[in-house]
Amino acid sequence: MSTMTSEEAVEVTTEIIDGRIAKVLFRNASKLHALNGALLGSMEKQLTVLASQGVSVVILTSGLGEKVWSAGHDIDELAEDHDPIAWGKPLERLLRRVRTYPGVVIAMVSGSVWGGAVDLVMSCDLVVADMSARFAMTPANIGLPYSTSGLLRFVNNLPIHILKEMFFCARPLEVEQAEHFGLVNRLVQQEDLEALTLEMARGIASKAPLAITAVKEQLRILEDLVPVPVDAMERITELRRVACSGEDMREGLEAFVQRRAPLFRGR
Ligand code: YXS
Repeated sequence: MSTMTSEEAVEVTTEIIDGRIAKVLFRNASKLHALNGALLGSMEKQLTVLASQGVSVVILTSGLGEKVWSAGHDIDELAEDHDPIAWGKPLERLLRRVRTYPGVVIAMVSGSVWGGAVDLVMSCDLVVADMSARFAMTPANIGLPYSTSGLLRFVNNLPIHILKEMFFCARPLEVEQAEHFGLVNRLVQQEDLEALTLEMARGIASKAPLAITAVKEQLRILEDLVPVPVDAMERITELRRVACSGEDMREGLEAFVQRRAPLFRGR
């Protein structure tokens, strides 16, 4: 069975496999599967429907053999919204939906992954990738300070110097490194990607779902259990507010649209 929701030339197609596994295919082909509000909202809705149907395993993918798995948040939408990773925004809502999904979500990755899409991959429970995958965090290219909850996911997934290099240099993490550091569970040749992902999904779908749901939720709570003093949280909020409302953010967005290098002035 497959259902498709399509708005603004984006589409999310869901295919149910063996009754307890679903493959959710998201597409925004003209923008290298960039995540705009419509696409993010459709993905969130699909996951909620699948959870209500008791689907144990969800495979999330933009397709096989893609040059780009996802180009990250749709930058064209950032012109109006200088803090697209704030708690209530579509991207963060989807990340929470994935992390609270009462079953296992597997990211099946073919192609490069950018910005908020890297956080989407890391929010999944398991990551299966082919050799074309790479992971780049580029908010510094547009002047956007990443969110604290997002940085916590990176801290839980990567050694601090590696994640600082990702954020400060916007240099892609190659898939062999990502596998070495445990960001990727399985690294396979492209022709084996779907078969191996399905084999993993079938294995998980044969386990006791209540036990898996309970373990996933416990690990999520334990992973997020980081006490932050009120004063520190308020200082972080102010640092992010200044950066999100600054000239550099506007310059970064304009430079992307005009296909030129940004000239940041630190204000
Ligand atoms: O010129 P046309 O109309 O053909 O459209 C081009 C690009 O403008 C479009 N496109 C995007 N549109 C909106 N948002 C995007 N993120 C985005 N990325 C690409 O897709 C068409 C083909 O792109 P083009 O010509 O650049 O392809 P390419 O093969 O030369 O280069 C592929 C990329 C992915 C290396 C390049 O498109 C790129 O660097 N894209 C931006 C990747 C990025 O920095 N994403 C982070 C977005 S911000 C985000 O995710 C969070 C808010 S945060 O910053 O906090 O992480």
